[in-house]
Amino acid sequence: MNIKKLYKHSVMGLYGAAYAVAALTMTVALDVSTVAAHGERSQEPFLRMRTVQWYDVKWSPETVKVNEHARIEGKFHLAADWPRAASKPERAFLNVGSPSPVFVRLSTKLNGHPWFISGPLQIGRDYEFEVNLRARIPGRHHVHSMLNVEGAGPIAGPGAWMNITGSWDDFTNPLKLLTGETIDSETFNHTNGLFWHVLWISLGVFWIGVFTIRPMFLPRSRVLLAYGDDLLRDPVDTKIAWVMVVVTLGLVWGGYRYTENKHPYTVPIQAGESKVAPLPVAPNPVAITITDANYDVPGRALRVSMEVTNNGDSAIEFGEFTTAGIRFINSVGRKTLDPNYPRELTAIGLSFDDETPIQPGETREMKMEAKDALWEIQRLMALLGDPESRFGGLLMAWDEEGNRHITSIAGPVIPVFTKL
Ligand SMILES: [Cu+2]
Repeated sequence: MNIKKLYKHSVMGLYGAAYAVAALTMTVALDVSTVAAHGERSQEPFLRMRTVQWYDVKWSPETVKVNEHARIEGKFHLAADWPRAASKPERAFLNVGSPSPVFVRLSTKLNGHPWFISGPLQIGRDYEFEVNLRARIPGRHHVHSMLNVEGAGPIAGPGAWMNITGSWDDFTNPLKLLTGETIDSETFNHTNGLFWHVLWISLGVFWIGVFTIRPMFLPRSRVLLAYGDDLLRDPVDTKIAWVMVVVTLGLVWGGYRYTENKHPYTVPIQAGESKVAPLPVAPNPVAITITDANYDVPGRALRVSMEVTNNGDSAIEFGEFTTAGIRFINSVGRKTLDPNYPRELTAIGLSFDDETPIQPGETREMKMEAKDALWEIQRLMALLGDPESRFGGLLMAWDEEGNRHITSIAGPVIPVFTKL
């Protein structure tokens, strides 16, 4: 490399460094907007589309004061096409996904039954949930329904913005005990909890400290291996150990005695399993077989070919395709769309090649297209990079009487990178 080239490269390097510093400065100085979500879009698409399929989710009210009650309710279907990579919901817990405990949960109900311990759920079936909340920390929070599945992790449902006004200092959470006494769980025995933490941590640190100064772990271990423990046994060690045994056992025994005297009636934290039967299977006259599906990358559209049979005695029309909490609707689905559903999760790009109602007894080859930038915005098309590229979702049809029939559909997707 000659001098001129070296000089040129050095200058380029300096430019590069200057650019990096400038970019960093700009980022630090200008990019002060707060993060508006908490990572739900980075959850793998196969978990969002093919496991828990949420529908009819409602958040109410939109704004509450600290201490006021709010509620999240809705339904979910557990897809029969549950991916092999995720554990089955043999032990699951319905939860709320929020940025820190901005609400406290007063109760959770599944199909009308209290659900406070995790338990088994059945794949292929539907459940109705209701979560009652009490507003705690003021702010504008993105709140999701969520199902924690052992082995698969938290599976987030759709999220909506809920506002809490007022002051956190005013928050109270009064609970009436079985003994008739009322406590505030926000502050109850706070100093007591701190006291026990500090006490046990101090004892632990003291015990480790003793071995750290008389001599440290590695020399001690080498002496022990080479000469046995005779050399290491110091009468002071034995005394300290006896004091620790007496203090520890004394504290445990004394603590139990004191608690039993102060609170003679106690109930252990309930463990076990909540077992709730799924919703009865609704009669569904719509039979759907997926024949082919592809995702048009430049057009941002999922196209699904299917064979639909109407086994009922009333003509049906499709109106909505829901996946990962995103609702693709057409003019039929728009009629029943909840106006309070988050607009950023609603897309009007649902269409069919033949929009006429499917008559009773008719079998029809149909092509569905769900087209919207939301596929990319919500990062659902990351599924094309998965070793198992399959889509899933709920296809909803309405008959002439206005009854809704929901079918969970799934199938492999092939990406199309060029315009067809
Ligand atoms: Cu969120």
